[in-house]
Amino acid sequence: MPSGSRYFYWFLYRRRNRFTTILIVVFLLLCFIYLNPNSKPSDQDKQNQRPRRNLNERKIRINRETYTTPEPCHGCPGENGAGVSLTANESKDLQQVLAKEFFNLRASDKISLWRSIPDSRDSECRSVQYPKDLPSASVVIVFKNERWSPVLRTVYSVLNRSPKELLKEVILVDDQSDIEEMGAPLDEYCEEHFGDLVRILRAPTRLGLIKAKNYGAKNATGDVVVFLDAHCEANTGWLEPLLARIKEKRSAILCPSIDMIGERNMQYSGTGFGSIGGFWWSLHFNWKPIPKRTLEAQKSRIDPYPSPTMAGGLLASHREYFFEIGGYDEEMEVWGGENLELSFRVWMCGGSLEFVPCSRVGHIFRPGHPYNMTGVKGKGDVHGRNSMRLAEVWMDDYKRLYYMHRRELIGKDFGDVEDRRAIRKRLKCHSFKWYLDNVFPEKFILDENVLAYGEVRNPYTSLCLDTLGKDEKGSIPLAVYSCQNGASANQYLSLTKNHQLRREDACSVTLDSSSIVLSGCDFGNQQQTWTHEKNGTLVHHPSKLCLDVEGLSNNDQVKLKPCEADKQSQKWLFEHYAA
Ligand code: LR7
Ligand code: MN
Repeated sequence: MPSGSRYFYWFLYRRRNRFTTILIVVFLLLCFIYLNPNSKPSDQDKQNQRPRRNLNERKIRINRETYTTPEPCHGCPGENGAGVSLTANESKDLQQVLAKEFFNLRASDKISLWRSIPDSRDSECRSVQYPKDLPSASVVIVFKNERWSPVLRTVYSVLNRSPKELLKEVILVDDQSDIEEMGAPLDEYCEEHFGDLVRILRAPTRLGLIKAKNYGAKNATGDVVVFLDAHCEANTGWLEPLLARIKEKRSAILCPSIDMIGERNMQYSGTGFGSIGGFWWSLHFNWKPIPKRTLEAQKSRIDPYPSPTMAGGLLASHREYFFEIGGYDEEMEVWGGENLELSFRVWMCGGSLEFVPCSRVGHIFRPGHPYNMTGVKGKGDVHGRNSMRLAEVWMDDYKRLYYMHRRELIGKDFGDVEDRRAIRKRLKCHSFKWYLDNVFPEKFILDENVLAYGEVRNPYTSLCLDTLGKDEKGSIPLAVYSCQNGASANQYLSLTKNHQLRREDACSVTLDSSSIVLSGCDFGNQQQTWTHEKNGTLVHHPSKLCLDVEGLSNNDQVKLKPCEADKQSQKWLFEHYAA
């Protein structure tokens, strides 16, 4: 009997049945049409979900014993951290991609998974000799709806730039992503290329990043757990200084210095030195310049230095210590708050939080999130509820300053915090006042050690000074708005003992002779000094002019005018005066 295709022709020949032949041809034609992806424009989406094959991707195989840094992809786009541009064709659907991913996935897909990046460390870092017997590390990367190329680039950067004897494993925690390429294809790829060096854990339910990090760390086996976001690139020598410091101090939680990967063109750029982490009383994270006292205490400019808080995503901790002090709060949902919670906790409970200049890791900063932020208990405001939990456990009376900024949360449910309070008791942790006094004395406390604070009202118009909710980062106009009787933190100003009229981070100054703006506080700046006279005027020292509300209504910028002792529009009353 003939077999295969010969059987097929033989069959046709024998039957000489035209009708069957036609049927078979039609059937084959239909199969072709169905299998040809170009004929199914409606499946475009599905196609986009398939892993994009990267340059050189299949040339290397990595396993625990033999892995080596692959040859850089000479002449490939994005090498040495360069930004890449797209052709007109490649950027056809770019707007949709950006709207969904919040970074340029098309650019990322053009770049080798193990591209080279510039060594952004201080040159002194290159000659540091670290001890040989450093603790081992498990790198935990949690992801929800992250894409193939940035995730694998994170993994390759870790594998290629960590000494193999120190890297115990990379653990990828998939927090129930909805993207096909991150399912079975990722398993297959990792198994084929990395063996057991890279493990993928699938979260049993959507955990949110906070619980997902706990989950990854609980499954880690290295001495140290290092968390990274799933869109990072670890730089040369990033791991050793973290491990060396933990070897020296088990209770130090360490953050690498965070470089920028441009979300539009994927350009890797080193950020300079010079930041610590701070916070707003609304319990969002911010960057602050390194205080002089910290610089003076550093023996060398490349030594780890203390920071009051951290951004949250990139950190190393002794794994057992991390859980001894309580891991992350399992009742926090999705995103936000855990970074400040861990920062306050580690300091208050006897450890420290430090930034490590010689360890550098790039991160893609995205203007939005490719996943749902709603949460079940936080009902749309997961950050608000998570932060209530941290304020209730760690901030003592200072939680008042959080609620002042989030009045709508007063009385809202924040779940049970008894387990978290028990940690504080068990570890005999310091008070939040201790933290403010000792770790972050630069943090301005709106209602302590000031001459007057609260709403600043002109009693005749019931207009109050108001920042109109503008971000305090830049220079913002000081305006007036109907007094809100304490309902708006935008109307909460303080008159400090060194005569500044300020909000949380911004002080009142003049730009020209009549209008007032708030901008960064500078104690040496005479332009920022004010006095509040017994007759109720607020006098700007350098100009000897008075704050005046004459002719103004809601949203108008407040004016400076020549002082007149009895003028009603120049009378101001603070809500509270220090005794
Ligand atoms: O439900 C989720 N499940 C997840 O696994 C939501 C997110 N995730 C993953 C996500 O895929 C990513 O890998 O968690 C990681 C962090 O999420 P991002 O990248 O959307 O967060 P972010 O970079 O905007 O947020 C910062 O603040 C967060 C507060 O909860 C976390 O602490 C992030 O880790 C943190 N990232 C950084 O600090 C990176 C450096 C930024 C700076 C400066
Ligand atoms: Mn991130």
